Amino acid sequence: ESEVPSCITRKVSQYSCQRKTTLNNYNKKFTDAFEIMAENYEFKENEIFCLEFLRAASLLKYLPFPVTRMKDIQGLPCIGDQVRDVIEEIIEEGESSRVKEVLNDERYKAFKQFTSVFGVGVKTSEKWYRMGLRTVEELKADKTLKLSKMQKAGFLYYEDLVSCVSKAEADAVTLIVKNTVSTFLPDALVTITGGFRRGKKMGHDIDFLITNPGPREDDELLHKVVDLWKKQGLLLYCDIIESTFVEEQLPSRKVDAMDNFQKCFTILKLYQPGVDNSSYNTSKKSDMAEIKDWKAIRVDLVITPFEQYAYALLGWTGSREFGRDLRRYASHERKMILDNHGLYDRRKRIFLKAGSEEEIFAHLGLDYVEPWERNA
Ligand code: TTP
Ligand code: MN
Ligand code: MN
Ligand code: MN
Repeated sequence: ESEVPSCITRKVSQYSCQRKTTLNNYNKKFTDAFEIMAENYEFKENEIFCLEFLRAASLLKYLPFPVTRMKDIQGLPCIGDQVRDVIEEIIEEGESSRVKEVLNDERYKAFKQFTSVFGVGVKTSEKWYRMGLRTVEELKADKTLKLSKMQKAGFLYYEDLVSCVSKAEADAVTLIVKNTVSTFLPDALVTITGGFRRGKKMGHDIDFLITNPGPREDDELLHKVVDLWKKQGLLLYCDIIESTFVEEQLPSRKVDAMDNFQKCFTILKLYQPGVDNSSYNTSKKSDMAEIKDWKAIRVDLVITPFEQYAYALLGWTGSREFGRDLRRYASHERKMILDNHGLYDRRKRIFLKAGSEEEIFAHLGLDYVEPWERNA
């Protein structure tokens, strides 16, 4: 009967930004269950319970051992009553009846399908659910639904977009993005962010940060890039959002702050090197046309001023939970406000400049956490 050393449980911080969380998860059985519970609460717009399960999932992803007894979680933060109940059931029964209930719930199943479509969120799902719709097939068949441009693209490329993006695909898209950007701005810095920067081998999209060192800014860069892709026939969808950043304005204090950078949510056509049309030596031309040699990929491009680059990089690298806890730590423990643009010290009433992520952690009095240790 070995006890979990108290040096592990005693010192665990409630903030994931004070923990190192790699992709090596010893407690997937539990964290998968928590994420289903959290998602169900998200669908019910119960933010408090949703966050409770997400925080518990982050904590168990951090633990360097598999939880097998209730004793293992004694003294740990982020374990509320609901979470404890689910852990107990999984330890005793191997599965949780609460989670099974959610997985069989008609509303959860419908929302899960609806929100898997690009451009469809909880609000739209709610509307469609009330109309009696339940599956993506039913949505596709319903010609009376009024769809946004984004949702139309979501249905058009549905199968490609629900299948995950691989590291190889991310590398291929990185080359395209870097090549295109450098034709317009040779000195521009293009960095992959999001899950792939945290070392993930799979993602639901690919995120890039683009900045131009030096004073020169180019508001037209993003437009030039997408226009070129359009000409090359590579652009399947694009929604450019212009910058709304206001100098001297205090950082946003919202937990899930959207930022004000100029950005673009796109769907790109990535030609698959594996699929070779020419090898199909068929006499019927119409057969050849049916072979699809490309995949639709979601790509996010964000343009940042060079002075804000480190903050943007920290925010866009995620994970979402890690970012939330950084902001919560900044305001609750340091009287500072952090967002993707900067860090404001409320006591000194100044913005703290940073040229690297390391400097931001130092401003916050935190030990540096590498990107691959931010998988909270
Ligand atoms: P995502 O691409 O949504 O998530 P991810 O890359 O971690 O995982 P996935 O494989 O599912 O794509 O967002 C990346 C990070 O960027 C995430 O931590 C939240 C942050 N983010 C912002 O800071 N502002 C935004 O407007 C958006 C959409 C994301
Ligand atoms: Mn991503
Ligand atoms: Mn995501
Ligand atoms: Mn993204």
